[in-house]
Amino acid sequence: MEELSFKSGFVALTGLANAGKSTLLNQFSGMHLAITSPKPQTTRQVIRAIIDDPGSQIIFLDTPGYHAPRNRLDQYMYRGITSALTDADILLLVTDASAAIRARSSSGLPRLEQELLKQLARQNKPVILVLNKVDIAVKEELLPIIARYHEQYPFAAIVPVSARTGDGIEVLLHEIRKHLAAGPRYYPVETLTDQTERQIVAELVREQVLLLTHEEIPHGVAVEIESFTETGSPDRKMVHIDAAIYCEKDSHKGILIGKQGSMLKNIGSRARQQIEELLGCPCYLELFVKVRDGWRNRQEILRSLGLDTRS
Ligand SMILES: Nc1nc2c(ncn2[C@@H]2O[C@H](COP(=O)(O)OP(=O)(O)OP(=O)(O)O)[C@@H](O)[C@H]2O)c(=O)[nH]1
Ligand SMILES: [Mg+2]
Repeated sequence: MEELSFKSGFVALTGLANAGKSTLLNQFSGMHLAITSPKPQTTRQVIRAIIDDPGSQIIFLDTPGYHAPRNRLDQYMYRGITSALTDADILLLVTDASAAIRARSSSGLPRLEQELLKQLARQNKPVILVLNKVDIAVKEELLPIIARYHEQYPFAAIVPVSARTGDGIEVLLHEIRKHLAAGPRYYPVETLTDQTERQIVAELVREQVLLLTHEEIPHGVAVEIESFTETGSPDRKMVHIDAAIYCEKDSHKGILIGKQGSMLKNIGSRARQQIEELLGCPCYLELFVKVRDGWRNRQEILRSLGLDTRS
């Protein structure tokens, strides 16, 4: 009987780069599953976070920021967005309310967001607008923003939240739950994500590159785990990880290594702390920087990184 009343559904988090989608995914899951940064196009792959309770299971799909593809990597990211729209039962349009207030344009939404909204509308699924970053927005200024979006589309709900502080998250979950249909528990209880430890570790290294480097460097960086060795079985006592940081130019390699290796050391020690928290044991992390000219357009490299549509 219990199975009959069980509800489940897939919920896609979509929006422009930097809106706070990955921060929101992490807030839902209570874990640092998706990396976040102030740099646009932080997320490259669709990441699932599963939240489960006795009566329902929600699978959140974090997606890359919506943008026009300029290279093969972008095309992969774009495909990730469109396939998440198809897979999802409920769509969230996440927007940075503080940026909307700062823009002070009284007419309409940013062009790219308008384009995305058209794609969401074509799905014929409930679309919930999430006005994010209210912790840095003046409350009174939210009303005209809400009115502006309300004019554009019949959203199933409009929910102001702060993905950073968690403010409004319960209200948002309540709105999402209204649209869940009867369905199976897709993932076993206690499954948190579809990502492997290796994938999360590679992302945690890339996150530090995003946070510590600037201009075009972070966009041209990818991380590959070359070896991941556990010692002390049956209970894992220590993990030894070799990771390669790919970049596009010799000059970028120089910056990533830094004066007497200082930048690489900084990236490594910060990433190691995050990795140890994730794995729950000490970690020895060795980083190598390698130049891979134009890798964002090279299919064989993208495939080895799991970033090719045909991989
Ligand atoms: N103040 C504030 N900052 C936030 C909030 N949510 C996200 N941020 C910040 O906004 C920046 C972008 O957040 P992300 O979660 O990486 O944004 P995203 O939408 O996943 O970005 P892409 O992956 O590039 O598409 C980060 O610096 C976050 O810390 C929020 O509610 N309040
Ligand atoms: Mg993201």
